[in-house]
Amino acid sequence: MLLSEEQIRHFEDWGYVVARDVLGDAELEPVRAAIAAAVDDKAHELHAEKEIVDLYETASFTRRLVKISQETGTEAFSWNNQVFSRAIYDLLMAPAVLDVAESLLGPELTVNGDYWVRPKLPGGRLTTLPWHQDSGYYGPASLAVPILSLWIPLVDVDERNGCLKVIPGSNKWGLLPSQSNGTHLEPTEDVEARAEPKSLPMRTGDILAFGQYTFHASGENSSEEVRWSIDLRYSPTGYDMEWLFERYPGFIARSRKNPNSVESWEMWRGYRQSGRNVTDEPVQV
Ligand SMILES: O=C(O)CCC(=O)C(=O)O
Repeated sequence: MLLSEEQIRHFEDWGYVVARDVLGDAELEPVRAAIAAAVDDKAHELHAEKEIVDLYETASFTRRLVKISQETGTEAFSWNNQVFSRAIYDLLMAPAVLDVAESLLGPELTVNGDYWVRPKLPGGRLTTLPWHQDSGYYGPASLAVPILSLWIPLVDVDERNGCLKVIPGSNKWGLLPSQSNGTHLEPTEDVEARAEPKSLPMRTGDILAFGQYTFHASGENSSEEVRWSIDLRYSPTGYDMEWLFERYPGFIARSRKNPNSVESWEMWRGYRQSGRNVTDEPVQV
């Protein structure tokens, strides 16, 4: 279902909108299964390397990586390649997800290949993100392209486990200067002095949409479970995306003008396997 005019106006005025209760288990369970398989692979790899003595096979979706990380003493960053799968393609192509993207970008939609699964661990530093604008990470080439993020929680989120926060209205500020703190980008000025931030508690099934200029951040996870989420990105078809696609190939996901141009899972998988340089370096936004 397309967003209402009121929701679209909220996005245009404030730089974000939360669409409630849009997705169900049919869309989310296959993604959770793909993540669980990636965690299982990781556990077996670490076990073979004698980094862990227990595979923690009976631990739940939200606890297994906590136990593994406690034993190795290491943190997880964000995952792209590790979870590349048909399940991710199906979520990117889910009509309910594409309807949100179409409402905000129009009906000609290209998926940007830089989706990220975020294993935000209890107390994790790497996945506690300071205020940033996605175009700060993308760089100047991104300024010519509308880029929409759809942030999807895979567990219920609130301030306790590090839900997303936004600065409403920051979408109208343009790109502000930022600098690296060694791990992440940070704005060079105190952006909270410009406008009041807003925390966005969400339930599974909700989708948060925001644009590339909207300041967003996520706090520390002070629960005992992983705050799993996935963020997807879309642009209107027809823009030069080579600066991104050479690392994270995307594909045409929806087209009213030319429905035959929509690209299949096999095609996307081919783009990823054709020698383009997909990495998991921390260029994520
Ligand atoms: O999931 C998070 O904590 C941060 C997400 C983010 O910064 C993004 O989706 O651009």
